Amino acid sequence: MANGRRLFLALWPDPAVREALARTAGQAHLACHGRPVAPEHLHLTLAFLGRVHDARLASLVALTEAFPCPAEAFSLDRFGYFPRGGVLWLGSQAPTPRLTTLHHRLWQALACEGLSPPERTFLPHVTLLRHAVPPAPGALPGIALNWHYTQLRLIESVITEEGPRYEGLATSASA
Ligand code: 2AM
Repeated sequence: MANGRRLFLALWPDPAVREALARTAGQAHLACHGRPVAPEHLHLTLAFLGRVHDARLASLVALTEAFPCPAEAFSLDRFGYFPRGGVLWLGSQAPTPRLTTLHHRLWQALACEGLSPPERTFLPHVTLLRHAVPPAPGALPGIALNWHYTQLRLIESVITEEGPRYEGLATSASA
């Protein structure tokens, strides 16, 4: 799809949460090395759409702007590691039913655009490092970070020579 755009919908942190996430990424970097995600790129993906044809962009922008995002919060208090890509991430120890419901409602809306959710289970996480080594036991600090959100964003991931650059295309309504 030559003219498609790589899109995803995500929670985007406010400046205070961004700063806390960036600080945590710095601490994780000391223990696990790799490449920290740039502070302005830190986010939590709710729906990865992959490459989408340009002709569908207007309706996805409209869907995002009309989507009623509730004002809610969740806690980030657990590190995790995906061996593929050496991804060191931050997530939640306890289940996050509000995020799961939000993810479900979002995919219900996306289904009306003919898009289907991934088969794998939704695991809410914020990627902090890529190409990192696995954390040694006890190497990472304790963490408890509350993230209050009121909006989600439609983002385009533009591939550049320096790596992906994220551009906001639309922001949801508040419920
Ligand atoms: P990651 O941080 O775990 O790599 C932009 O690439 C965003 O979409 C990132 O949050 C990334 O998750 C996520 N993403 C990339 N490819 C994906 C896929 N195939 N399925 C789900 N999410 C994906």
